[in-house]
Amino acid sequence: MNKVFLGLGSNVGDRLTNLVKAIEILSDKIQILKISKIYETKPVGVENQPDFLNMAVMGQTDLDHISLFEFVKDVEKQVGRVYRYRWGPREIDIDILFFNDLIYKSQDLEIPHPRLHERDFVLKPLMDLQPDFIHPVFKKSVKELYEDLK
Ligand code: PH2
Ligand code: MG
Ligand code: MG
Repeated sequence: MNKVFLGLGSNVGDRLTNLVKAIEILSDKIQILKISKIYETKPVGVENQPDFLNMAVMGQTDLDHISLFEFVKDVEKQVGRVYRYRWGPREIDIDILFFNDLIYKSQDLEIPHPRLHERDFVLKPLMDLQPDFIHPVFKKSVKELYEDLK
């Protein structure tokens, strides 16, 4: 079994319903073990868009990281994600934050998520799940990364 942390966000449509629907479908292939609180956050990057709801989940799955990535893309599609522009508004975004202690990089997928340590809207939900989880690249805990950011 592989231990995974996923970050979820939504800022288009019924944001809460989108998150709930995503978790429902994710649970077909991922045993969800823990769910963070849900946070309303200001958009980062492209700022003139609606506020997000953000959360994170911890789970275990038999999928390898490539199959998980494909599954996650498919779940985004099922929830109704429409591509607008880079970092733009989205019905749902599901990012793989950690996959065991895997370090992986290809054209379209990087694990751990390359910007997670810069983002309050990711680290705060991760703090609800497992503050002592060690980032395999930085060799720092989620808690240390969160404190570095403040
Ligand atoms: N996602 C982005 C860009 N900016 N800002 C917030 N607050 N929450 C997000 O999930 C988010 C963002 C690209 O994935
Ligand atoms: Mg994202
Ligand atoms: Mg994404």
